[in-house]
Amino acid sequence: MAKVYVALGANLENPSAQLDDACIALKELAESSSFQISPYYGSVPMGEVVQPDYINAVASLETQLSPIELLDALQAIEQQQGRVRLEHWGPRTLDLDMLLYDNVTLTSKRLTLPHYGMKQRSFVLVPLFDLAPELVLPCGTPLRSLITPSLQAELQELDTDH
Ligand code: ROI
Repeated sequence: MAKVYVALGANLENPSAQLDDACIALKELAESSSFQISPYYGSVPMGEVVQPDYINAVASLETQLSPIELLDALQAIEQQQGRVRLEHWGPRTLDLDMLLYDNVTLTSKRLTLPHYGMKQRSFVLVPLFDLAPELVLPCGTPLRSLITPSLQAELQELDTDH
């Protein structure tokens, strides 16, 4: 059984409902009651493209799926939710990024683990820290050492009832 962390992001077509629906689908991939979801955060778009603000969160779950099987399942959920991505680094209805799969490090055409950009993204690090404050990344870096007040200040925690 593997413990995995998945980043959720959306900024089109009722983003918070997109995340709610994604949680329902992710729960079905999770063994027994292992699914957990962080608070939802509002975040300013990273990158040069002018686009609406994002809602971001991180989920954790235990799964029997292999990394590639999990990637297929995540992409199927994105497609089911009518993923629209008009341009690279542009807005999208739902983005599901595999951040960590146990302590696996892997570089292949379809998948890089840990997720290549996670250490630079407040909208990933802060919700991940909510779920797993004691986490140590596969490179040996404690997650705690990457969390700073200014990083936390980049995000706005939203009132949700999940
Ligand atoms: N910016 C934010 N704030 N949140 C995201 O989920 C996100 N996803 C992306 C890019 C376009 C890099 N910017 C983002 O893919």
